[in-house]
Amino acid sequence: MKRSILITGGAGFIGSHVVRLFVTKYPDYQIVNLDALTYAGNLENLLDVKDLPNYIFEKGDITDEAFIDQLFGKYQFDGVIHLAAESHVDRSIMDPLAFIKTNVLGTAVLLNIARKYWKDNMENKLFYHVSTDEVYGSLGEEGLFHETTAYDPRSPYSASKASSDHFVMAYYHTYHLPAIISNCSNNYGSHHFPEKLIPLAIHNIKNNKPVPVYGKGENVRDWLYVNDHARAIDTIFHKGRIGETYNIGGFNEWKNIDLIQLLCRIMDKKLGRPEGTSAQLITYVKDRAGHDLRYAIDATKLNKELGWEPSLQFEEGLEKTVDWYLANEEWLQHVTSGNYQKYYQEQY
Ligand code: NAD
Ligand code: TDX
Repeated sequence: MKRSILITGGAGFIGSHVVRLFVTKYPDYQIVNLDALTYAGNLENLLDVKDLPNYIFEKGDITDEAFIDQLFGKYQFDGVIHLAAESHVDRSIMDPLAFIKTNVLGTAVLLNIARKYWKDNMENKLFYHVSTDEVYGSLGEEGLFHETTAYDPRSPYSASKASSDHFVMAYYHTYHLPAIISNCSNNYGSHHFPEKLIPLAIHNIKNNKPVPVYGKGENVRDWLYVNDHARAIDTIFHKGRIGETYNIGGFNEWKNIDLIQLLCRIMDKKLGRPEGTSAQLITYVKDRAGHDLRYAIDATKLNKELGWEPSLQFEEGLEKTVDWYLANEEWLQHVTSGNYQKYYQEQY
């Protein structure tokens, strides 16, 4: 079937993997990547697919109503996969309003325009919102986030994502806009911006700089390889039930400090340094304000209903990730020049 699909935020970390998967796996689909190219958006992430005939890039802002309206008119989308967002928790603590604008208002603009174009025929249409497990708040030592867990966001970032999820469901219930949400755990892999823990640590270890670990390093995150997230999005987009939420995760919990120790061992091996060299760079720093203790996702529904499961073990994924960063020095140099330095000075 021929389709016309809008992917927002396709120049970012996860979005670029989703775009790559869709344009290569579905040559009959027209894929329009809409991205504002903020500090996190980078067209270098898509150099390998940019010339494919079914791929189109449009630069623009999801909060710009007239632009989004014009885009729907031009391409007559039947599907939206919405990933564009401000995505970094620490930045949301510095500047919450930017998160409210893009994540809440931007999502509402997309929903509203989709409704305008689809209202007379909702058949075979889908608005798919890519969201996060952070909307569920923070777990103690025990338990998992289920699709039925009550929302309890605690950071400006997670509050903005929770709010956007609520708008998606409000459009589904009120206007019958065909919508699905997925809430995924922490992703890692290639093309990850080095403000997030894993790429930041790889970058700093490589350059013999301190590796900042917040608080005591005891916070727990549940890590999933980004390509597995993209595969899950593909599965849900094609097979998911309208009006449903799907949790995505790898059943792969790590305390930050244990993860960093593992990464240090991998980096020693890859850089040919004596074991224990990189670990000497670990530096405990001031904790993140309102730092959620633990995230852990129950992805059983996605596995049982749609048959998805992660493809990689964590250590293997981490090694592949390190290999990618070591082989793509130029990519790292480009994204860490300019404004990155200013952010880094303010943050650390
Ligand atoms: P990212 O920050 O790497 O990419 C975001 C992209 O959105 C960038 O290309 C940026 O230019 C674009 N963008 C930002 N504001 C925009 C605007 N106003 N208009 C148009 N484009 C804009 O983020 P990511 O880590 O790839 O996350 C993608 C999505 O997945 C987000 O919605 C995020 O909340 C969600 N998510 C991320 C993770 C994770 O671990 N990174 C986990 C679960 C869910
Ligand atoms: O320098 C650091 N030191 C450190 O100890 C950084 C950047 C982070 N941390 C800690 C904070 C978290 O406990 O590591 C953990 C992971 O931090 P991030 O990489 O910033 O991710 P997190 O805050 O967990 O949020 C991520 O996962 C859910 C993504 O950024 C979100 O977009 C996604 O929704």
